[in-house]
Amino acid sequence: MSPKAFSLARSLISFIFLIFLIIPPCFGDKIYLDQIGYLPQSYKKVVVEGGRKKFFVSDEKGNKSEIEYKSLPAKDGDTGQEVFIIALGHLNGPGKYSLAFGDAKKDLIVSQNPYQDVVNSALHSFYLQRCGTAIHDEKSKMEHPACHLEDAYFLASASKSGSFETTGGWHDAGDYGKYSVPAAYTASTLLLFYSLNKEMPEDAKEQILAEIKYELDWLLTMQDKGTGGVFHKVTPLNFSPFIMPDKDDSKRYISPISSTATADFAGVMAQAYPIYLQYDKAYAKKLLEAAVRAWNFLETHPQIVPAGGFKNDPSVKTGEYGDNQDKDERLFAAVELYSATRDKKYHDYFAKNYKDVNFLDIYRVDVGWPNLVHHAYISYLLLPNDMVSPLVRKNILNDLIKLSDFLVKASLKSGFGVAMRRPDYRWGSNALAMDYAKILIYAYEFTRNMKYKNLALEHLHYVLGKNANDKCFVTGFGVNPSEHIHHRPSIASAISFAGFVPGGPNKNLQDPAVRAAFTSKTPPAVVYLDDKDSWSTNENAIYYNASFVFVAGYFVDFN
Ligand code: 9MR
Ligand code: 9MR
Ligand code: ZN
Repeated sequence: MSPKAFSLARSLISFIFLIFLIIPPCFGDKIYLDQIGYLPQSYKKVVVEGGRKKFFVSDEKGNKSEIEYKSLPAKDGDTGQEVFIIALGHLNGPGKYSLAFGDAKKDLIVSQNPYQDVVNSALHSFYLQRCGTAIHDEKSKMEHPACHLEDAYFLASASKSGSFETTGGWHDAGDYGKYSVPAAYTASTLLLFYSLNKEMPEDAKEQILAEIKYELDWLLTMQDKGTGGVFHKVTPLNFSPFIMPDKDDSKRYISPISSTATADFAGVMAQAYPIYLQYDKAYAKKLLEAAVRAWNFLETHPQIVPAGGFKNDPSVKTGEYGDNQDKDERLFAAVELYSATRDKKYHDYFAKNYKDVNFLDIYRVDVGWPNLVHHAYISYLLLPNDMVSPLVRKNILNDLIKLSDFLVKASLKSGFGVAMRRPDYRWGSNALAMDYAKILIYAYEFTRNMKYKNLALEHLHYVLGKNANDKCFVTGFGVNPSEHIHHRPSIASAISFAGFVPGGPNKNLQDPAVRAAFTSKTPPAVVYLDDKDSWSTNENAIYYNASFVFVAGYFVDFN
């Protein structure tokens, strides 16, 4: 290089350097927020990413204000991002606010009742999951004749033979299987939602109960008439292709009885009993009788059934929903049967056994379908005073508060203000976020301490967009929703049906699509793909939707 060219190059480099000094590059700027909206009386937290900058807010009338933040962004271990939380609690007038941070611009909506539509749509998704009936739905454009009318045949390992009538119920998820454990858990969550929101209009309540009944009716068919035990699942040997459900003619099989399915069944039937009693006495009686028969099975089988916990028959490749611990399910059954019958024997069982399952040890028993302890505890705390042992009540309330305080503490370390930690970004993490919020909502209900309610709301904001993926994790909602979920009817009809919640970030790289896109070094909270082939991050499930309805529904003003 000639001296002249060299000096030219040098000044060019210094010039570029100078430009960057004066105008810092801001292509990394981001604002993450709840894409549906915020309640007027709330903290309205948003998360910003990028260098040290001013943050501008303007309202619809053009009034502008700026916030200069003093602290430097902190590195968030779970997302790998340098982020900062800004609370805009002062924006309490309903309306649309424009936010600007460096290069990033976003609208923040403040509204009196932002979550009503998304809750309605998430509830409607259960109707779209119905099996064994024709769907002609104007709203979503889902159309198909009745499916899976032949359900089903016994596997030899179920120690029975021939066919078995078990039509109806909801398809579990993006596949067309029906599984008793998650079915009962879903119905139980929706019943908790119903019971906590008694101020809902009567027609909305009746519609929800009719939808839950659709699942209970199917669950009732899964009970073995002879023993009272409940068959674990009905699915084909392998997942069916990506076709509409009525086109799926794969032969479907009944798996053996399990004690987890039986106890979940007993619990949800007994939980449903007093609710349906107000509408239909004969039906309620049927539910309670089924619950008692299931409990009798558990009494005659005090150890887990099958030994070691349910495992798929070697010929069956569909979802296992295995669980080597049935004590939490039994506790759930005992509380609900006690509540329904006032029979002391159920209370004795609960009081004798509740300490066996450590509610705080959430990584041993997990929160969600494998662990019904939280439902058991919540239902115990909801019993009238004259039915409880003050000591048991005190102990489990303490546990609930301890766990909630642990979640509050965890949230202080999170760049996105949620209680999620590294191990939590596993299959179904969006539902886990909602289940944490569910626990926090009850902690608030039992103590009236606002810190729990506020943190529950932060988790809702997380699922609706205040997350590192910048995604609104409900199809059809927000400016950047999940669109390509692993849901057979959506794939087969090429319609993105609204109101479905996908599993969300899962660090365990459990499908080929995420394995192609990420590595084990990718920060756990961003291992998410809005891709129809990513069943480990982008499949919907009825229990994800139920937990979402519970939490978002809690923040709806139904009047
Ligand atoms: O489509 C299936 C999805 O519903 C399940 O949750 C998932 C769980 O294992 O499996 C999906 O099916 C895949 C199977 O596991 C492996 N072969 C490819 C299947 C999807 O194309
Ligand atoms: O929700 C289930 C999750 O906890 C498990 O880790 C995962 C793998 O076994 O299975 C999930 O459930 C899927 C089921 O096995 C098949 N139907 C779709 C469910 C949601 O992806
Ligand atoms: Zn079906």
